[in-house]
Amino acid sequence: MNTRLKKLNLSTLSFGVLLLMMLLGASCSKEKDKTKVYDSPEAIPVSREMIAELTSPPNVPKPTGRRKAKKLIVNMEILEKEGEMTDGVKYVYWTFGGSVPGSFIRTKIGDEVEFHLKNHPDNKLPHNIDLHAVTGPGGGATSSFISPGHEAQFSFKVLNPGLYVYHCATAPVGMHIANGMYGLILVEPEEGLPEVDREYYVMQGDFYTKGENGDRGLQPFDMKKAVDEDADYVVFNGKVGSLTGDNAITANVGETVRLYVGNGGPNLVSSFHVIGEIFDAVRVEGGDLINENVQTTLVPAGGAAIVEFKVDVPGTFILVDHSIFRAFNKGALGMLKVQGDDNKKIYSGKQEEGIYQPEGGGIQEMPAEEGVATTEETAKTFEEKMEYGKATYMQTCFACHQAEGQGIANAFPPLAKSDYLNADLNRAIDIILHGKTGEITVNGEKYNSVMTKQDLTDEEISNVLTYVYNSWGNSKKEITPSMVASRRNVH
Ligand code: HEC
Ligand SMILES: [Cu+2]
Repeated sequence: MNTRLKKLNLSTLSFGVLLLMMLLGASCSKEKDKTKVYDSPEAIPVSREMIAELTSPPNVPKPTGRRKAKKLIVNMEILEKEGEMTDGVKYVYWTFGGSVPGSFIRTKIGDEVEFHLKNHPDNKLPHNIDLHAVTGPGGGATSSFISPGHEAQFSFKVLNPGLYVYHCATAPVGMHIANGMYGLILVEPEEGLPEVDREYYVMQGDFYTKGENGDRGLQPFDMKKAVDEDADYVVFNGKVGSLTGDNAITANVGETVRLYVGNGGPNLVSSFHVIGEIFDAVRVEGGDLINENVQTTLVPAGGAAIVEFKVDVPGTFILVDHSIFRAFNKGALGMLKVQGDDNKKIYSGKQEEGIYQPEGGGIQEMPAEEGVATTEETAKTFEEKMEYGKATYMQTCFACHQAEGQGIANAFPPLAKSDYLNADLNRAIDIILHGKTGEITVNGEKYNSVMTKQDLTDEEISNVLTYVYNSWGNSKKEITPSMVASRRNVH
């Protein structure tokens, strides 16, 4: 199919030449519009400003076409929100723009991007952004670190064309990425990318949950499995089934399709493959190198690729990570549904939808166990206090202090056997009510970070602190709602 590709390039070329002749005819000074005139992308001037169109997967913004470099304003909001990993399995995702992967950003070489990163006030954690398309320390991470309820602004000029990953780089970095904080930013060359009929955004990620694959209820992140690279879910676009059935991407026979494929990781490398198609062209690793006639392309963690192909026959084409157990057992399976007339010369067989989905990527066994209890009711006994307190802990505190209260070195202090906690009960209540900043020493280690104020009722705080004080070798105190109430107005 590479003849088609050459034809494509040829037609854009002749169109370009025609346009150039027209421009030359109009005025000689217009010649400076050609890239070659600039010594480096750095010298490309920006004309006017525009607000960037941001899209959630599988959609991508409109091509930049022949527009000139601009001051491009990107407004990106970070949202921590509960979503569904698969049927009956909930997960708290941390997102750029409300989706996993985060909003797709489309730029043109020479653009001066003015980036506004907003951390929603309801979020619990500070975040930042490292864009691989940025030339500068941390890819923007150091300039964009923000706590909930704040906005950070920084600017950069895009100098290199290609498809780049962006991600959060706040400690513990692996955990922020594992919770979904990644996405793609495209830098188009001066002349734009060749036109195609369909463009889609697909990004792989691996997830680590306390329970096994398919265990129901709200599943907290599991740090140990993440460190061991033992993924429970490997998925496209943040969840099992994001690209299957009614969510499948579509095309018509005869159309050209371009997929912007990214891999957020945090750990696994993707062997990206579309069953029943051959990639006519792959922009290897999202760069300038074009490889033709490719069956499977490797997408590294923190990397990307652009794949292009023409669909010649109708049917359902399955997108997979060809590390195949991930596709059929962990979720890395999507669908491209192609409609149109058969072409018996190319493929004679009967097309059957779903033929490649035997064990069913999304079908998990359903263990009887229910999810964690909620804390709506008032605890009547000590046992109930412990039970409700644990539920609150697993929903609110575990993300930072970890499931066994062990904390994370240099980032979140331990609550297990914490001398700081055990020394002063009122101080502990105050920390939950009002938050805490500034240096503290816990079990001989210094921490200097931010714990945001927790939006919990007196009942919830009394339960969660009772749970913490009566777990992991702490001093076994029982806290009542009225003890919490009496601290509300003390600051
Ligand atoms: C956003 C992450 C985060 C969340 C969520 C969080 N904490 Fe903290 N916590 C911290 C940080 C960071 C510190 C240290 C603050 C400092 O350096 O001044 C801290 C300190 C503490 C301390 C005092 C230090 C110690 O280790 O004894 C206690 C007690 C505590 N947190 C309890 C809780 C409880 C209970 C919850 C849930 C209701 C919770 N925290 C939720 C980040 C968090
Ligand atoms: Cu983050």
